[in-house]
Amino acid sequence: MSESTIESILQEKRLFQPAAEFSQKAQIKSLEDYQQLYDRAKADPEKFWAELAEQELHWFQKWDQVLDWQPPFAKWFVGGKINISYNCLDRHLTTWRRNKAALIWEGEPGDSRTLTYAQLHREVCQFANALKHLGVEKGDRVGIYMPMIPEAAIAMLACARIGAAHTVVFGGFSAEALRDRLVDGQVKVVVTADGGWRKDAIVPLKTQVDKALADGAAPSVENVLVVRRTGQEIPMQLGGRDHWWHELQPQMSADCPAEPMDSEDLLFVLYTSGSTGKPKGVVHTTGGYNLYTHMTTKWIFDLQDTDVYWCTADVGWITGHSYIVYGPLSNGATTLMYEGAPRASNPGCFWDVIQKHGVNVFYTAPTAIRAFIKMGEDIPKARDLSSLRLLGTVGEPINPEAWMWYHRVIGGERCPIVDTWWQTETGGIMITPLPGAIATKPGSATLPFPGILADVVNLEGESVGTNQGGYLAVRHPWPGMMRTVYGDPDRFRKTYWEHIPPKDGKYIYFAGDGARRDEDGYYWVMGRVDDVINVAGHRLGTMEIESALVSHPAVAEAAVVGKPDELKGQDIVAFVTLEGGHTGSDALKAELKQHVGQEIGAIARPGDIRFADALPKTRSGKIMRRLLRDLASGNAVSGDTSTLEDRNVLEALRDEG
Ligand code: 6R9
Repeated sequence: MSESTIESILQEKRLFQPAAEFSQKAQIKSLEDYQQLYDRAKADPEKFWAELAEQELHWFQKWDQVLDWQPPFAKWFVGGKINISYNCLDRHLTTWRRNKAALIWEGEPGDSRTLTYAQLHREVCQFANALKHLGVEKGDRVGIYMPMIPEAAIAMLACARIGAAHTVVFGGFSAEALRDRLVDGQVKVVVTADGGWRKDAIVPLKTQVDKALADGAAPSVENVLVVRRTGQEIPMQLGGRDHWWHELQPQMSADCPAEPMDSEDLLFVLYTSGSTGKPKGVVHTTGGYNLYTHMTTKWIFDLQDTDVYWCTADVGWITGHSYIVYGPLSNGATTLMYEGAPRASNPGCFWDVIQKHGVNVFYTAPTAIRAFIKMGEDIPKARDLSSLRLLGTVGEPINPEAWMWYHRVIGGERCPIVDTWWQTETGGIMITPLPGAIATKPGSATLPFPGILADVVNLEGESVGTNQGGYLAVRHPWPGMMRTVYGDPDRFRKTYWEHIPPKDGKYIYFAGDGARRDEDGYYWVMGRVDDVINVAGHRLGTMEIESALVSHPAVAEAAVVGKPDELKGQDIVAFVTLEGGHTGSDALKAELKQHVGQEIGAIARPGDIRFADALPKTRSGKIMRRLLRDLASGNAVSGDTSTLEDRNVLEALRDEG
């Protein structure tokens, strides 16, 4: 086994064909249709994207050149003029969609609001004028640090409307994390709220903004706009820096034409946490991103005009940008936004929302699914979920057993599941089933979206063979790709395009994930390359070992990491949470080790198993294995922890360790 690949040890054979009834009504109806699109796009990607851009979007002015590729820097639809807020709003107002629900919102305490396209347009125009009133101009950056309330989407669309770039920061991030991002992005105005509801408590957002701005620590910020959400007392610097949204907004005109933007004008910067050091500001621009999120939403979520579509992500994550706000609205869909999260006091809240609004398409994360499994299937089974027709997952590899549970309990065995692989950097979904066309296998993201020339390669950039593990890569630029790291083009080049050294001027995008492709060409993502464990010369991805653990009836969730071992190089340590009704014991440890040995072989048997109440995760639900690695090796936790969802989880693990 060469140093430059990863070994694959788990193979899953179950296959689920799309139901004929689903396929007949779907946008893409058969494998042949998919294959034709894929082949056409591969033969001439520029022609493929240009035709769709022409058909699907409104342009104030057509482009002169489809793609200007000066590796690794791409420009799409050069010379074209477009506005994504116009495509998400204005163009629907001259159709029957004018009075269709654009946004259905549910607050955590049970309040709710629906905005039609006409109403959303009006709010966005007024808010765009409010930003102008505060001196925001085309090219400026606006920070958005908000709970999941309609004003978050309104603020994003208002920025896009006037050509200011937004940088959304998760409401759960600390004041320090916020400050770093405001400083790096040279943000001029911050939009926030007094607080937001999360798990029955108030997140004090405005107080965090005050802390982030204290002592002139983020000097670029001139004004702060505050939505009144929770109503608790907060200090305001009125007549100066701070302004109430509800005071400013009604004074503003609802007339604010969308600014014709250059295709390549900055749309937003979104920070992803590097494992150590400074977070990277991922840069997305207007035209290509609009097209890519529009097309992926249309074909993957297969939106029908009567659908209620719900993506449970936070807008502070790329998934919220692309698949709560821009993709669905560009398609004229009804998008649902929910402020709450499943919590002890209301473990069935997601299913209540589905029942109440008759949700048809539901898109969530494996971490949420594993939490539901832990809570037990009686909770969803007590609700009417018959409106659902399509399910999706994103954020991590989904363990086949979690996939099966999602399929059976939530999907009632009738809904296709789209397991969508992508990244902040890719802008939109890259590898995924098209639900009417592609048969699914539990745990596989299946096939590349048309126009995406994906591959699994070694570090020399050569394709590896069938069922061999390697690095997930993309061989040709696509419209939704990130353009650069904000203020650091060199980091962009090195991290993504020179990790696999370019040969003969050919650049390959390195995603940082391990993967294999099976005999049907299906992709199986094996986890982050940084998390690979090297046991006696065998390089093992985390996904397969974790899935073997999760397939044991007592296990809800598992994370495996390597710890230094004199003999083997590294030994596997597994952190495991149990399903309700099971308790950890030495006998169970022995049983789990044996179970993994049986499922995938002795090489993958964990040397050590540790039971935990919870695993450390990011706010977007990804297990932070590098923190567990430090704990397992008995080291102090190092690197950036600003994106950690709940610090107590780490403390608890440390105490037990
Ligand atoms: C959209 C998003 C990107 C990383 C990515 C990979 C993991 C996301 C996945 C998946 C396996 C899937 N990931 N979706 N792994 N199967 N369906 O998550 O963006 O927050 O930037 O994370 O998430 O490791 O590289 P981002």
